[in-house]
Amino acid sequence: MSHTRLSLLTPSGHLTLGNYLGALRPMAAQQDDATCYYGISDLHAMTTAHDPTTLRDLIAEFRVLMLACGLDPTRATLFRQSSVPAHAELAYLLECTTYVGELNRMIQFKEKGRGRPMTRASLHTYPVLMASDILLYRPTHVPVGDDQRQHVELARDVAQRFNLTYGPVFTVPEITVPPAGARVMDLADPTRKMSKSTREGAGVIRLLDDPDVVRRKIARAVTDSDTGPSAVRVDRDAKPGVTNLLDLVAACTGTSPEEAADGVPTYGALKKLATDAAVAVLEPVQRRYAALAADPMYVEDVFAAGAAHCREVTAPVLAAAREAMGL
Ligand code: AQP
Repeated sequence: MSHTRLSLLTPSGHLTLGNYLGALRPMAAQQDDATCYYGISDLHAMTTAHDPTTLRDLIAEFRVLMLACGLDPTRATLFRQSSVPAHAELAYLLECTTYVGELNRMIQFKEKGRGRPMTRASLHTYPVLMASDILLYRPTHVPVGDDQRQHVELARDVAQRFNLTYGPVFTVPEITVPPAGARVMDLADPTRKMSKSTREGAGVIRLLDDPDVVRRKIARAVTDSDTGPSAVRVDRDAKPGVTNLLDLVAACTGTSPEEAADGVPTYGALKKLATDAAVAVLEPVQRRYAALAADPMYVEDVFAAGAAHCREVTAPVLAAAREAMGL
């Protein structure tokens, strides 16, 4: 039996080359291996101060970009989280099964919000909404990177407790380690991940950046002052900037970072290589984006049909949870 794969992207900023290489490209490649649900987690984008117009624009851009990146509505269900009310409704039921102490222990909450009176309550309860996102689709396995592991463990705890207390409603998913994917670091600070919500975008390549902008950002990428004959080499501790550029070339061209370094004489040559590799990856995405953006009704229809399918699939799970809880 085909397994279920669920991946959500949060519209907290413009999608980046990191999001593409680390998430969207593998998502596109796996569409035939599983029953795929690929969503825009717009509700998660409201856990910190947000501007409604910006959010609306980002959601619109995400919809088109997900298609432009190769997510295929004939093979995957594409949807927006807020178009499937079961996500928020089940989240409330699960909040009634979750303890405040558990939420207080979440590392992301401790780092981003604990102890600040103006922290949104939704940031505190965000892991419960994430548990709802997962449990509604009854996946048997959830591949998860380190930064989200604690949240998926909470989803498992909550599902187990619910099943014991109210009856066997949820599939408790196993946590699996995803194959090591590409990880792109910020060009201006290669010790931190390239992130879409980073405000100052000098080190962040956006999927819709013009080739000229890409060239400028990579030209300014942090390297080091090594001018030796083997300066262009992989050394994750001593040369994070150079290694990040090599990782980027490798991820874009399908080689290894060591192979990418082979025969590259200078940082100037490396930056030219990285620019060409990034532009070659972005060009087809941008071309498809332009074509799809000219057909907004198609995009609207894809996401409407996807949400309708999600509503259908999730309805029995939500109904079972409601009934088990006495509603
Ligand atoms: N720099 C990256 N390199 C490789 N993969 C990356 N991903 C994110 N950044 C990189 C992957 O993209 C997906 C996005 O998931 P998300 O929308 O839930 O947000 P995130 O993981 O927190 O990604 P960002 O871009 O860093 O967003 P913000 O700034 O909002 O926190 C995930 O699969 C992630 O692994």
